[in-house]
Amino acid sequence: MKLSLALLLLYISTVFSALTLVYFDGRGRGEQHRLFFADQQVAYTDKRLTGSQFMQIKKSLPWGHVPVLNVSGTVLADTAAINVYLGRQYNLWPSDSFTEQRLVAYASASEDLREQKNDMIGTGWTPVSPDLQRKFLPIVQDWLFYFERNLKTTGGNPYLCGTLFTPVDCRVWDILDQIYGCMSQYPNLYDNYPMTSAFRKAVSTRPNIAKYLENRKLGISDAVVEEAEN
Ligand SMILES: N[C@@H](CCC(=O)N[C@@H](CS)C(=O)NCC(=O)O)C(=O)O
Repeated sequence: MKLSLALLLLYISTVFSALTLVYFDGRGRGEQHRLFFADQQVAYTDKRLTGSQFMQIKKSLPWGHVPVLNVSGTVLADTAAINVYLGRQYNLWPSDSFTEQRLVAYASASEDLREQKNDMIGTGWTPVSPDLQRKFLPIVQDWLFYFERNLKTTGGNPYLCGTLFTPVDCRVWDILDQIYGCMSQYPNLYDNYPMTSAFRKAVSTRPNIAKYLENRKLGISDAVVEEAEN
């Protein structure tokens, strides 16, 4: 299909909704935004591309990646930047520069962790082989050491910025959740990190997020696991 036709189709599928999240049919980097929209009860179109649909539009995307967020025809790219936009848009972003700096550092550190995870154990969120889990364990534990200390020393309770919930809470929560799903051999993975555990609980028990987690759509990776289990 020619690029212009692919663009036209993307345009048609998104223009009728004021807000469209475009990602794959999986959790990956898109899930953080879905969590935030669920929390804020924001109506949006959850556009889930197949690999070939993605390849048809890749060159048209600002950085050749998804997720992108289409806001009434303006395409916003990059999860970290989308979170800044969402935080400001929904008035859930710190106004103080030092707090903002710390929040952006959490966002960046969580992306570092995600990249290490993706490189080492893949992009999924369901159990990987025990051998891979064993190899990845020290990487997570190392990250958790710094995360825990940052939460402790900067008042990260119950959220990263104290009482202010932000889209970055969804981002950090999500990568910890995906890692937990992969690390089935270590059900107590976070137990020795009280601040981390409290953070995870604070986010997952927000009423709208709890409701979303109960019913969230299966992605390809879950479906494969379910099929294998049945
Ligand atoms: N730093 C970017 C990374 C985006 C990214 O790598 N997205 C992946 C999916 S999670 C992607 O589009 N992969 C396909 C490709 O790059 O061709 C962000 O946070 O948005």
